[in-house]
Amino acid sequence: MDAESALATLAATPISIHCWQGDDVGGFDRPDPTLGGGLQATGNYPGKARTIAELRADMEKALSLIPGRHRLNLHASYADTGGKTVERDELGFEHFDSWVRWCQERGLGFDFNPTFFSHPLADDGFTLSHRDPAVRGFWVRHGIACRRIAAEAGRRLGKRTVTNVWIPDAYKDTPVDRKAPRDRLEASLDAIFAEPVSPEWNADAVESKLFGIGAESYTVGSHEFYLGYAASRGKWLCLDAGHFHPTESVADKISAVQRYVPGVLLHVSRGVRWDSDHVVLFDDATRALLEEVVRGEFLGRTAIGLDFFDASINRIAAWVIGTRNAQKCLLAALLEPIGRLRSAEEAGDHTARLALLEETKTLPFGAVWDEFCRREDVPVGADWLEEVRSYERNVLASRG
Ligand code: RNT
Ligand code: ZN
Repeated sequence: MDAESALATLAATPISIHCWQGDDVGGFDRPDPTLGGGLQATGNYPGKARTIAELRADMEKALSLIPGRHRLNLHASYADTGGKTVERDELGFEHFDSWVRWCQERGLGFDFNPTFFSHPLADDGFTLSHRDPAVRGFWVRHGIACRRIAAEAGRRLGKRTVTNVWIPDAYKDTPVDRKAPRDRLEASLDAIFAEPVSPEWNADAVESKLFGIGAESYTVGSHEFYLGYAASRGKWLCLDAGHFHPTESVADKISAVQRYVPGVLLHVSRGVRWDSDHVVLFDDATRALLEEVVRGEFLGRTAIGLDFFDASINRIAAWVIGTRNAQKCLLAALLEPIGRLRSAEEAGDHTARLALLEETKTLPFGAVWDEFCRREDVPVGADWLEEVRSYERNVLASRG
């Protein structure tokens, strides 16, 4: 294994850091956001960002403690409308200009998400598959507006945006018609993607889900639906680690789906019993996920995004812990002595494969990680925690 080349790849691999960890997925486009759609951020840790300025300051603090150069993953509900109410189907690039400038000044890329929740027209749990064509039309127009914004952001930054469509559409209880909502979803997606936007500056992804709170029995955009959709339409597939049965291996899906779709967006997350979006750990599931990306040489067609929201701990610490852990998982995968492991397997020597895999686990990984932090000029070990604590005392405490 080659630690220098692992460090070079790690430094060149951005993580798409989600804005929504900073304010419990609240967004700023509605006065009193109610999340809904099966999403829940639980906890009431003080100091949540209440404005765009606060959210940016908090993210800057987090970014200063995370090694590497990354990307902002923004939801449309974080539009900067200067206090005006702008309906989601009327959003334009001007409402995201300040975010894109903010990214530009900090060398960040930009990823985007239409927001199909936290809105009166999503209150009954259906959006793109709604039986009312007027409601569907509204959300289709929102999707179209978001792709235009995303492509323009990509063009300005000179880095392609990944735009991810996730919708909450689901039934709490058993439906009798599982087909019609999927017919409508397919037609709505086709309508959104009908307008050509530059593939150089925007890539579309679609995200499936298994179930959510109040959405236990049927999800319109299931895994099979979107796998088929992405494969047939040439879209990226988003795999959220919390959106599958708890004993299902998301890692195992990578080498299966990557041969049929142009790219995979990962929502690195951690479900605990349900899609609870706990902070990402340096755990077996996440390590296996990144191992599959590296072993299959899929890094060039994989976007690594985060998707967790924990309101029960310091939100900046949550960002730092989760992002650094995603990077640690990637580094561990890059450091694997894959040549020796492969030779053992190819020789049919399963004894050596097992022996080497287990010996690999106690190689001095931590020293390489510490060196990465040192070179990137961010705190080594848990030293970052004191910086978050002082920010908590000096900034967050005054937010009431
Ligand atoms: C919801 C999906 C989706 C959201 C974000 C906020 O289950 O995971 O990705 O978490 O869009
Ligand atoms: Zn997700």
